[in-house]
Amino acid sequence: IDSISLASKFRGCLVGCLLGDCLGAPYEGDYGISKSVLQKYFEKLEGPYFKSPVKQYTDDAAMTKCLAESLIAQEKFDALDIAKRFVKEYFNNPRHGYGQQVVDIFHKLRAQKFEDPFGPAKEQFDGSGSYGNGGAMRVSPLALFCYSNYEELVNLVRRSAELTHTHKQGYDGTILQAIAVHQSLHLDPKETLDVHNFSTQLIQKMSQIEKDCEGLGLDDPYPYQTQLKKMQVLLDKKEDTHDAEVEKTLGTSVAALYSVPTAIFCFLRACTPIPEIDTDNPFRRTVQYAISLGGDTDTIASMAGAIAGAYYGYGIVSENLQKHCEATEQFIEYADKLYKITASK
Ligand code: F2R
Ligand code: MG
Ligand code: MG
Ligand code: MG
Repeated sequence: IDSISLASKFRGCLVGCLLGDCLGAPYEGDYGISKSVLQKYFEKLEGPYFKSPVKQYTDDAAMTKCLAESLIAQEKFDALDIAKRFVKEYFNNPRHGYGQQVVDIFHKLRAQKFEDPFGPAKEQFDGSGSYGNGGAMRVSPLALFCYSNYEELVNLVRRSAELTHTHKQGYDGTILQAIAVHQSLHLDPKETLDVHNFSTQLIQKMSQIEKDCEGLGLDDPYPYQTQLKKMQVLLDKKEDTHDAEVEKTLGTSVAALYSVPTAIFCFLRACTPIPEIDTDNPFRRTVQYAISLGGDTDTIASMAGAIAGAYYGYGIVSENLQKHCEATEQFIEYADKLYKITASK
């Protein structure tokens, strides 16, 4: 991959993340979304006439922004700085549709003056920690930052998640999302995507990540590998996969375990046509399909958009769709700055 197309992949990733959040947010929590209504929604947004107002982003992009800005300012992973940015961003804009419990952390961090940035997250859910997808939804900038160092990626991603998500499913889901972006960045979109190989590699990597739960007597010590294997079965069925089956098998909830594999599935499924999603553009197809599944639409579309954008690159993202998103320019700037930092490492 030459340097020009890698820069484009960085942009594609962050713009994809933003676009999925902005376009998916109006449907968050909806079920049984009509495919034809969604088709018209995308056609209007992509069409030649600007349909105001722009779509506002939510907590997904707000927290992604904090991570990007911290990495750019510090040129390293600085947990304390990230925590401070999360809190500042939240109190500036508390109505961005944050998870119900995560906001307790921001209050506690502010009250304890950031003495222990990792402390409050450990107290969530009576000490079991959050298994929500909030770590995964914001992880893209870190996946870009660690483009050339997989070991560093896994370690830093886990720590970034642990500022809010200390449940193993919460941070492992974050690692999985980051690994999916990482794989996409390293692939050449001019070659046909080997869907089976992409998912097999994810399973192999998650077998290392989930190793530490062996012998603990859990019902399933390898929940992400289990979900990814179910995902492979669905992918093999292609045209015969029904949305209800995807929703039931992979899930569309705010739990990382039932949304990160779903987002990866959307990207992999959408590299070929999908019934009732009328577009030749596989990036748009990914995002439109993710939203069509319902549930946590903004987050699943954002995660799928980041993976797809990292694979296809910025050039595939329709300009008109970008114009309909708040903060597109800002996200492009983050991508370019992260690219500069990464390329100079
Ligand atoms: N919160 C939402 N959407 C609903 C409200 C938005 C609505 N559109 C509006 O207009 O207001 N979306 C955002 O939240 C998700 C990310 O959540 P995050 O950051 O992981 O937060 P939290 O609070 O830690 O977890 C979310 C929920 O998961 C359940 N949960 C997590 N761990 C649990 C545990 N150990 N035991 C039991 N339940 C657990 C809880 O219900 C949490 O509230 C994204 O969708 C983002 O877009
Ligand atoms: Mg709604
Ligand atoms: Mg959101
Ligand atoms: Mg959401």
